[in-house]
Amino acid sequence: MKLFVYHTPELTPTDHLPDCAVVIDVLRATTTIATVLEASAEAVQTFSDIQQLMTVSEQWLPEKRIRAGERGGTKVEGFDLGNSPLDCNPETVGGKRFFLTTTNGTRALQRVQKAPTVITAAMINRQAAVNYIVENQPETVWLVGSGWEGGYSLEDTVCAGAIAHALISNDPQSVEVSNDEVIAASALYTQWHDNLLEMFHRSSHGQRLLRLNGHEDLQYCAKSDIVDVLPIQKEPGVLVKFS
Ligand code: 3SL
Repeated sequence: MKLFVYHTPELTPTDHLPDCAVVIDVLRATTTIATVLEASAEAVQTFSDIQQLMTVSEQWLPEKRIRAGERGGTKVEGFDLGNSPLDCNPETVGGKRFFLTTTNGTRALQRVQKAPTVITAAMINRQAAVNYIVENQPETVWLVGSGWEGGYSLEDTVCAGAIAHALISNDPQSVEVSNDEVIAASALYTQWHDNLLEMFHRSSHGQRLLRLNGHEDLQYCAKSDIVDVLPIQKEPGVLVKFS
């Protein structure tokens, strides 16, 4: 398996695609997506554009949909929810389609949505993503961080490193480290793996969320392997629980 890490959607190649793309936005889009599917939402449908989300979600009955999303970390005006995973429980999202727009994570998803397999990962469901890759052995795998408005995000690269580290430890012979970013991400994970919350507190987006009262969100997003759900794209932009 050829393994690549790309820190941001902008650094991700545009002239070819991998067999499997893993989109990562630990703070907070892919943590929210895993939580929503764990809470039995019917699916998560993602949009980078707010107006497009409004148009598509209009076709769903109000009681069967949730509109959620943020800009700059703050809930989009008029939406049901922001992008906090802590708001997503079975009572709120169970059985509903969760329409989500975010600043970076949904843009990263759009960038690789034509890949044959697209899955999402965060620290809370890292092991589910690793298990899927180990079982399916795609020939090329891209771990794509969402970053922040084109810049690098430490927490996404650390999560990419967590996945790379697990894949390489599982079977070193089967993984070809295919760019230097894999080595860098694994080194960052090794440095921070037992102190993820402190890493969030130091990262620029972690600090942004703390200014918005996001302390509890950071604590939740820093937990490892607590959700056994793998979001997988079933049609462009629509993620369901892999079974
Ligand atoms: O940019 C994104 O996709 C979001 O996850 C950012 S936030 O954590 O909701 O502010």
